[in-house]
Amino acid sequence: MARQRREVAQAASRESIRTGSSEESLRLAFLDNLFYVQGRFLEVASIDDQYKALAYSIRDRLLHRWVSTVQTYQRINPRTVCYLSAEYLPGPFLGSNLLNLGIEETARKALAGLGIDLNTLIAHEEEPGLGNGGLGRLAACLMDSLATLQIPAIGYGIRYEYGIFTQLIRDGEQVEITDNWLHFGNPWEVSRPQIAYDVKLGGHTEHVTDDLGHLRVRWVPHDVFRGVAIDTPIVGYGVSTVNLLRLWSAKAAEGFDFHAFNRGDYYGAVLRETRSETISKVLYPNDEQDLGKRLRLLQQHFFVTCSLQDMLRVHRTTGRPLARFHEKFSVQLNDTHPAIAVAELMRLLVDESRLDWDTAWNVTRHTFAYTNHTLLPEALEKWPIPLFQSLLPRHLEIIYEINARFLDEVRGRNPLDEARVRRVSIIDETPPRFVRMAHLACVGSFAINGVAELHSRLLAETVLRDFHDLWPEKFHNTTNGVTPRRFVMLSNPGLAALLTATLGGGWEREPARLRELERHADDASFQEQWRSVKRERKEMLAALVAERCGVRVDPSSLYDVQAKRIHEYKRQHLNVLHIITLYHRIKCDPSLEIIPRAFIFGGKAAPGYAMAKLMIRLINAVGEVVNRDPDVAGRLRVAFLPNLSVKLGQTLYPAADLSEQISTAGKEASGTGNMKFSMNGALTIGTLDGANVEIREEVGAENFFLFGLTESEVTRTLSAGYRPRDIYNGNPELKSVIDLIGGGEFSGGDRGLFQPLIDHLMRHDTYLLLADYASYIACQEQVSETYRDTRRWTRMSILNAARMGKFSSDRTVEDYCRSIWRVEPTPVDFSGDHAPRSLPSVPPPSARR
Ligand code: NBG
Repeated sequence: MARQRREVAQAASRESIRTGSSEESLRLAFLDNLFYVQGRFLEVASIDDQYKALAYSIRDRLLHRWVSTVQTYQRINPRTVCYLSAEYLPGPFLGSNLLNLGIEETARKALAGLGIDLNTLIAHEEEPGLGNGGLGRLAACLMDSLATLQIPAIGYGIRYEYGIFTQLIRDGEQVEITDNWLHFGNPWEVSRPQIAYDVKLGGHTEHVTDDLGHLRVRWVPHDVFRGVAIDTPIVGYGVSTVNLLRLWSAKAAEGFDFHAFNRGDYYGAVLRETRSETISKVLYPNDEQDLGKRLRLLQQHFFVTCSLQDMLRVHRTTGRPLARFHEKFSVQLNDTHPAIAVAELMRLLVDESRLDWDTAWNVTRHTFAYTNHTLLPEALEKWPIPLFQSLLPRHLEIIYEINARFLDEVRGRNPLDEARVRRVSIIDETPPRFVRMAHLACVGSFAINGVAELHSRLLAETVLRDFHDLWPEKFHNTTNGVTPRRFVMLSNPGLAALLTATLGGGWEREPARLRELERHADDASFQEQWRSVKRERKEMLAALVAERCGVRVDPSSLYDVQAKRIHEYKRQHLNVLHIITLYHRIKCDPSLEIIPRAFIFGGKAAPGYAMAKLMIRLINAVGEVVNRDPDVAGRLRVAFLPNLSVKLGQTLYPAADLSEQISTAGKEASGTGNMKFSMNGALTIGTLDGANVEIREEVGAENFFLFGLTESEVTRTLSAGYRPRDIYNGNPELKSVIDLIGGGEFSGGDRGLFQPLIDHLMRHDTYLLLADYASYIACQEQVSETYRDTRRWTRMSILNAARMGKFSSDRTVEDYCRSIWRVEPTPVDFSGDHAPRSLPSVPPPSARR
């Protein structure tokens, strides 16, 4: 006790409790924050109080580095990357901040000294669900790697009050409830009410001649809102760089509408305020048809204008002329959601800063780079002109002007090719006419990239072909990656420890070194350790499945996992056809010897996507029947884990034996879940789609379970007049499987329930399930055969993890830096503990003026 007190006193005299990294400082900081921020003391503190006290203690340490980062950037004025993304899925922060700061073990001991378990606090954190899936998670992985690589960067986005809905499963169906993630407050963010910008909306434009005789356009908006900055520090791994995630929250322009107030309409005035705030109220599901379109366009404009105004403010502080804006900032458009930025930057430069058009256009087209994340035609954004006109009249004028000049260029290069002109135009002339956001992004950007080799090639050959003809030099490929810090170290500490014990530290920054594992792939004792790591994670997942689904899975069975958004192109229903095939075989021969499997699913369906919701029903319905059928005797288990999130993913990836990456070839731009599974030693069963192609190249064809048509075979099959019914008629096993569903086997005799799904498969089968069925089933048989041979399977698992170095998001960011952003690392000058202790000397007022 006395020793402890002495230690604490010593530590406190050495270090500031807000910044120190010793166990004692952390403990003191924790108690201090518990007391002064929460107004609590240990005896009465709830888990949430404890979590927040720790979070604030960690945030202090982040802010300390952040200040140093800002000071360094102010001194050096480096080129800066701005990532514009409508979505971020950062996952819970506590664990990753501790890991990146390198104080996880110290914090664990500091808390243990108070009788508190760090894991409990880490598990307590709710995550910000500010994204739909892969695209938002990629943005978060890139933010982690940008900071880790010491690249000056700001992530701009929207601070939705409600993130992606929380998914419940009731009677086998998805039920959506609101995600009130801010309910208990968010200790990681810092509000910046003084960093706020006006956002104009609607109204009309006036063309006037100014005093100097120049033609000027004035936008007279119908409404003006404010966007307020809310910042979250993002610290790099093992470095002092702290970059910013700056999310905008909508507010009314003035607190009250005094006009309405004076008329006695106090409540009207307050309501107006509420209306403004709806802009950042809720995130929209990405594959929702039509619904809420107006608000989405508004959200896009909202965060884009705030972000650009913020960059212009920062640029002004550098004293450089506006015409050199693009030398300071490289702005990445994450899909077309922020593509309105092309028109908005023109407006800010021309209308508000009075640059001439050509200079402004030169700045704009050297500022932006555009990442495409999908080839699915229904996901390519286009806005009806009447809607666009009513919300953003000035932007529409600017887009028309950009388009006119662009089409002149096209005509100049391809005289007499009006069909081409129509194809590339930013305006789609089909009534009611549309603005094609991808075209706007292409015209206004100096670089265009896809997210995996196959996807980039298909982009250039199909959806963006005309643009590729025009400017082949603009096109790049930047294969996605994921951060090994969160998805190996944090998610799978046992594996991380084994890797470090075998290879030494540093593999997490230099994952190419994982290749050294190859030497151990056949080593029996290493294999034993490898399996025991996996086993431990499988047991944890079994406990979670029991708790959340009431389904018992056996950790020695093969864990076959599919975790991703529910979508027809991702083909969860193909997976289900396999389950039913096995079930049917067992029913025909109950003594059949099969490798026991646990099929585990996770994923949300957009609330308005009926077919996807029906797929969830089917999975659960099949589970209901299979799980309780005594003939199956536990050899098959099916579980649907509700509410897939980053956090849940962190439990799934390490526990999986088999990763299902079975999209129709040509449809999945990249996938990133595929990378997370494989890094954790799961083997992949997959098509030649997205990043699967490159994963297979890296891990070796012999360590990957490949099946299905290739992209060109898919195209050929469809254009040759595909007849799925013929396949059904020609394959008796497939026929029985589909007939079981259609006959009501999984719906209590109700033949109607799954009919829409079956009808679609029999008539259209747009995603070629039936065409790939036989090949998939045969491949799954190989999987089972291989699993029987434990040593072989383990060897393959080790080789998978060993060869995944390419898919670290550090490599992805390095690719972007080199070929697109042209930025260099700027190490932060952080010489330890230099937090303020005494008052700085303030110059006398006269000197300040
Ligand atoms: C998704 C793709 C994935 C890809 C992520 C990240 C959209 C529009 N696209 O295949 O479907 O991995 O983007 O690039 O969400």
